[in-house]
Amino acid sequence: MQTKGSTVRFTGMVIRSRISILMFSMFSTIASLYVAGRLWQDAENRVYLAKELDRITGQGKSVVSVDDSWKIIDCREQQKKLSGLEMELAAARQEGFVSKLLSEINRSPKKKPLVVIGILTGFGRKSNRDAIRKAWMGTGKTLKRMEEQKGIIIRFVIGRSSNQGDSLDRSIDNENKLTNDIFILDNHVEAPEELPNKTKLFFANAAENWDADYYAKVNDDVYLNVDALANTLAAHLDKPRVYIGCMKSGEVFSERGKKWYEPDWWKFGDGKNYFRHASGEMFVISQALSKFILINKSFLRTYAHDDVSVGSWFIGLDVKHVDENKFCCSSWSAGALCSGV
Ligand SMILES: *[C@@H]1O[C@H](CO)[C@@H](O)[C@H](O)[C@H]1NC(C)=O
Ligand SMILES: CC(=O)N[C@H]1CO[C@H](CO)[C@@H](O)[C@@H]1O
Repeated sequence: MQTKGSTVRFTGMVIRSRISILMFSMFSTIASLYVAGRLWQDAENRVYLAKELDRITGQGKSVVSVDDSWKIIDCREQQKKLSGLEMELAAARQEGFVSKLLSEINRSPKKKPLVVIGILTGFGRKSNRDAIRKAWMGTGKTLKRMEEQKGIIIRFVIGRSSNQGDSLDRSIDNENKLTNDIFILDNHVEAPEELPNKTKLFFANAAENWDADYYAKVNDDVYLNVDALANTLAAHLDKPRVYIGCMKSGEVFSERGKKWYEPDWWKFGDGKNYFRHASGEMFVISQALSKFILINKSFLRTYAHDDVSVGSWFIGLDVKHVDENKFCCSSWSAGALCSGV
């Protein structure tokens, strides 16, 4: 009896555990069906989204973020323009225009300008501009001769007033009518905190406007020895992507409200200093870098200073950094080709 009873109990336990195993496996089957269903649905959604984005962008690859799809749209716009130009070029070649044009260019004594020097200036700085015109820039025929004979183009660079067309804008227009030496950035609004954007726009617009070997940025309180600059630059013509300046790495200010406060201070590591970059009073970049800025300007972010911003664009590129002592304008170093006032 005892054994029988235990057998019954045992059988009962076996049956109960069989039932629970059965229930468990039923439950897990349902659960896995549910999970699989969800995964499938999820995958379906993803495929759908990817297809939708592909349809919108017309791109073969699937797209991950809105940001990326914007980039693709932008690239395709550029591509479209480029292929349009290529077609026009091919058509022009067929009609014999291009070879004529090219031979004209070859015959012309005009060479590619060596450098475009942009002197960043502002409203209410006319006395600075006049001092520079007198000291080293020249006016009228002197300025023209510098362009034609030495390939050195010099312009003041200024944006527009926040009240477009007001007396500030008009006074610049009037000054430019007399001097013809101001490069106006029509889609830039002048403000001290916008200097990094202004520097970016100067390089982009200058690259679009002039086909030169180099582009220089100079502040409007710097005196420059133009011939010495031209000689220094000629020595670097063999390097395609070159960034020349008085290299420094200043302190990063992380306290809000301080003068040179850097909202992105945490990106610059624990050293409390920026990476090495050319000091902003005067520096030079080669044409390939100006074109890079022109093409990529909408993706190039700026930091608190214009010189740090420019340095940040090049720290990740295959660029030759040239630390040139002669470009240290503020230190009055011996042999400097510039000096701050
Ligand atoms: C600079 O330009 C960017 C992009 O156009 C804009 O978002 C930003 O507000 C501008 N100003 C500063 C100080 O970054
Ligand atoms: C995203 C983008 O437009 N990148 C361009 C940046 O500039 C180089 C040329 O210097 C282009 O090749 C890239 O496509």
